[in-house]
Amino acid sequence: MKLDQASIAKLAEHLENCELQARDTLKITDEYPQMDIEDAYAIQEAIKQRKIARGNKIPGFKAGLTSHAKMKQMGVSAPAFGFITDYGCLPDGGEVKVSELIHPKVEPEMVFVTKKALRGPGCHIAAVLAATDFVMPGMEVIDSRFRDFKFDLPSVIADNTSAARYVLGGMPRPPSEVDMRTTGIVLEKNGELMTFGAGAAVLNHPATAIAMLANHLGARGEEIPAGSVILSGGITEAVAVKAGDSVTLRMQGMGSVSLRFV
Ligand code: OOG
Ligand code: MG
Repeated sequence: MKLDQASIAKLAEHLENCELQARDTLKITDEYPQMDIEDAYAIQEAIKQRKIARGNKIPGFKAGLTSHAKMKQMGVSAPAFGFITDYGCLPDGGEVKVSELIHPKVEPEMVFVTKKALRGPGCHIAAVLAATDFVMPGMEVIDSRFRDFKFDLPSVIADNTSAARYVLGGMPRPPSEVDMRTTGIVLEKNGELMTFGAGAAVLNHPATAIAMLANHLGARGEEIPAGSVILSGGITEAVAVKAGDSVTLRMQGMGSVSLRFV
């Protein structure tokens, strides 16, 4: 850790205000170049505590930058973890108010829901599958608080990995019935094909992202509780959206989910 508690609290307040007021800012390592990954997770945790104190619930977690497409798009070479919020959850087919966001983009993701707690270190893909109640299609709406989505790993971690909104839907399936590596996905915007891929794009198997998350939390004495919702990371690059757009994710054998941007 390179930052003191006062700087961590100040940066958490600043980044959360940017989120809540839909304002962008410069990446925080410009002002604090000495900041490290542990500082970044401490800022993210301080943002989480601000939300909990305000009465928000934290239904689960997200892994990000887990596919080469995403790492290449963002110029970052390692996965990162964050949390999701109750107010970020949108109904399938629901509206996303772009006035509440800065520059939203959509990502197609495999979503896990757990029935048993997972605790690292030493968590592996088999433990994840045994603890998974079901998987389902989801889309994450990311919205970096950094100008033009320009950031480095410490900055994006502090900014809760650009988390903003998400939608879950389609047909939930038990993990034993899904070959997640070969599950194909198609992402459409306004009826037009935007991008497509398969689950293996996420760390060769999306459950690997959940194991990494459990190991990341385990190093901090925390676990993934039973009943958590976890976004495993964008399978393809993220697609920019604006008011008037309608986006649909189709996931092989698992139905579809949609959002409308207004
Ligand atoms: C960081 C968040 C990435 C994912 O699924 O890869 C992410 C960003 O690209 O702004 O959520
Ligand atoms: Mg994501």
